[in-house]
Amino acid sequence: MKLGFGFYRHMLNEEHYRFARQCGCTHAVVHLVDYFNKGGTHTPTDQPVGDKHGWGQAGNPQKLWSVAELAAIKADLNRHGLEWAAVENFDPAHWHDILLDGPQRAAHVANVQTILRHLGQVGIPVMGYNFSIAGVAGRVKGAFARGGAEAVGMDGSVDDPIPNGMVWNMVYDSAAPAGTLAPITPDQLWDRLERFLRDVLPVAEEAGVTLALHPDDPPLPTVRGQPRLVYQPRFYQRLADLSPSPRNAMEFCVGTLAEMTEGDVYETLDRHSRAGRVAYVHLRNVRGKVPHYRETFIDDGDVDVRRVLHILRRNNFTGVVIPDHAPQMTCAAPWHAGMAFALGYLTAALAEVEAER
Ligand SMILES: [Mn+2]
Repeated sequence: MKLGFGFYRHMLNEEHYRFARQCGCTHAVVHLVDYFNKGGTHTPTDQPVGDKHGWGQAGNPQKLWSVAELAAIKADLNRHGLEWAAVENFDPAHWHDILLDGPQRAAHVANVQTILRHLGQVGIPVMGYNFSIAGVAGRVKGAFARGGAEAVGMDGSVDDPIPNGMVWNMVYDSAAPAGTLAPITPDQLWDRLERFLRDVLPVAEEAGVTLALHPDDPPLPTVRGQPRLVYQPRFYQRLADLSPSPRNAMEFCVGTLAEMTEGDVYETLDRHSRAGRVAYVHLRNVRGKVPHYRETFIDDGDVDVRRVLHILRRNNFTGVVIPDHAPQMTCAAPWHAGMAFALGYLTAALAEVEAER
């Protein structure tokens, strides 16, 4: 098992590479989508609340992540002692009509196939994705964590419909006609996922890249009037049943699983990690279940983090664990302190679990 760091786009620089390495990380999970691009009034840690603005503007639909761009980032990571383990999330600009079953679907399938080939050429083994129309919405922020540390949580669901031109909290068409996205059924959404996998898994296999699905965060049956896929643990089995390919895998988010109202996070993790379907793990802690929960410090919530690591170890999981998010601590560098605390805890817990070999 390896300890990883999740880099947002604006963190792809020497300062953050060194910080991650100093925290004990050997691997990198990289977000190439620039979510937080609204400018001055918006801070990088802001959570989308379900309004018409979301996180911000999607990227350039004509510009896919190139081999040269990926290779340059990889070289930078390697120079700082980090291996590139995964890319996390497609840009809505490149694949919105796969999610929406829109007129550009065929072109967007070709985009994803190209991106997977580029990852394969550069040697990035995993592509994490979130097959979600509404994405994250309705989270609140406050002094929720131990000692009044700032953390995110949820206080009830969000049903405001999604404006046209927006998907997954990003605006891909600012000139879209007024109005909102029509609701679809859960089966329609599962059908879109199944067709997506049928179209891109053969390319993923050829390229040597594993597709890893993040569960729906927050895990509610509907958000903003749109259905969700994996909002209970049992729906991860439905994903696995769509294709037996080992390239059809999971970005297993322990915090999101713990927020679900049914099932058991340990049993679910045990089953899918034993089957080799867990590509990498988001490991954070939480107290409560949707639609009322609070993120907590890693040692302080409902999840027994050591038990999670023991299950992974017993099932010979050799992939990457990253802390996902962490509460921000009261000091001059709130985000850094929160991440360093989570990573310090995980460093010790991983060493303890691995010593039992
Ligand atoms: Mn997560």
